[in-house]
Amino acid sequence: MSTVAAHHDDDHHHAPPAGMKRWLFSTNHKDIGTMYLIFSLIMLFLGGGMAMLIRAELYMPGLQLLEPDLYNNMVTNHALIMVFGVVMPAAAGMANWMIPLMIGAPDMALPRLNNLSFWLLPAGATLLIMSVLAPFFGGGAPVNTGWTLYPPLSIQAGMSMDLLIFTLHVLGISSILASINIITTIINMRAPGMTMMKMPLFVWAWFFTAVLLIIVMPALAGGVTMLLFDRHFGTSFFDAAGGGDPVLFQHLFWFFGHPEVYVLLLPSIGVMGVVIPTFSRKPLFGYKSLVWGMVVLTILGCVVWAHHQYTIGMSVFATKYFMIGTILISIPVGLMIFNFVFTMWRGAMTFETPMLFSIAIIIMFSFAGATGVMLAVVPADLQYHDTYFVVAHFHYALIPGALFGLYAGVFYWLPKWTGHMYNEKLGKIFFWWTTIAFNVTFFPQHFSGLAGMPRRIVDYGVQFQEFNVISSIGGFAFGLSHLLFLYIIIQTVRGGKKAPAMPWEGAQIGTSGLEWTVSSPPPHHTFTTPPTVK
Ligand code: CU1
Repeated sequence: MSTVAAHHDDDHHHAPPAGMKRWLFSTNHKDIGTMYLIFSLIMLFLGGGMAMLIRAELYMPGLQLLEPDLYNNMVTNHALIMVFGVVMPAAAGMANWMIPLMIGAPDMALPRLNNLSFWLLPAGATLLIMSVLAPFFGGGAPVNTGWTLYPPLSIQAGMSMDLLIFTLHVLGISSILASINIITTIINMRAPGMTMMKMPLFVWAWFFTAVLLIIVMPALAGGVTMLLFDRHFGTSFFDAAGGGDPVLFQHLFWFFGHPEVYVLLLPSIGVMGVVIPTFSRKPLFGYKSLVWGMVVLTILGCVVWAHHQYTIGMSVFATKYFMIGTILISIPVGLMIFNFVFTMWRGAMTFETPMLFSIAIIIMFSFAGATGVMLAVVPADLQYHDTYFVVAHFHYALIPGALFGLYAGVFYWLPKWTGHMYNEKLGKIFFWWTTIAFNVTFFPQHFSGLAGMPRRIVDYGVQFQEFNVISSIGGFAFGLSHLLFLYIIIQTVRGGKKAPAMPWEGAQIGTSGLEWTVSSPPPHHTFTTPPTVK
């Protein structure tokens, strides 16, 4: 055997696994990131399909396309899938792909744990789908509680509830492991010179996301485990007949649930912190204040949970505390909006798809902030509680605040991930189509809510019909726009213009792509007057 052949054999021995093994056994942050992103894309169509069923049922009063229990189950699983199956995995996919690259690390700190974090997701999704299907195979009634899983309804539900509890256990373990990995990577794996206060905002955003997940996920896991014990092992944590208190579950759930909203929002804020400077051709304005704003957001986010529970009969002192705490959150959020607007101020802006999404987020998320303050005010909330106004509010918060931020990230980084440029014209069509359809869907829900239409209801009074017809038409258009999204992604993966090393080269000035995301004040060698764009 010649030396060359021996060398070849040796190389082969150390070659990474190919085919299915490459993905199953992957410890590579890019491959795992890709799997997270593909998983969330699949779940987007599953959760979106459920939303289509919901909007079909609500198209007109008196329709009975779905059994009421099945309808409520769609409401429950639409939410769980979008939160745990779409937004969190997509954000985790971006974290996997980008954090090591942004901080100059060779990979995540704990690559095998990274593999486990991902592969728990399909396991959790399988349990969730079993939970949906069980009632069709004699498994009792579907889960009809909504994603909040409040007892006593959740104690009475059939075996689908047990499967859902196990789903949350598995997905919760996945989130905690991924968070440990991300925090460890950020603290230990930064390249020399990459101090914490030089990290791109996306890295900081994910740092706080991971911290939040580790703080709050155990409360959800504990809550649903206590629920499991109440259901099967004779305890009465939440059962008033046995001396328990169903409101305790609400506290446990929302101690998780409110910070979870920031888990969904922060990665997208991080994406905007990278996208907006690039297409404004200016360094990020107020980098340090953005980082400290996230610190405040993280802390305040953990102490305002009971604003979801004003109707339980809290003391006046408690409602005042939760109201004031909640309204205070406008300060760090307002600061972020201010900093992003000032990053754009007098910049040489261009409006590629990621930038269009970022600007739309600022406008629509601010609107959600305004309705959020309305909901935070106790006497007002007592009127809006459990109406479609709440549904409208959180869809304005989460579709722009979480989903559109991720779309901005997808379009911004697709060239890096695939090596190809996406079709900008189609990207812009997707942006306008999805943004207009989103507003047509959810804007009328403010009005039906203010007029008193309850949420989580399979049928409704005729006075709400017009709002719901508009909402459903918008909803179908919104759903349909995602076929274009899928088409753009497939087209980009399969080919298209080759992406240069710095995909947004035309948007960069100087030699470093990171230049636009580092510390404030900007390094002295950057321009003082905005450059013009060819
Ligand atoms: Cu909240």
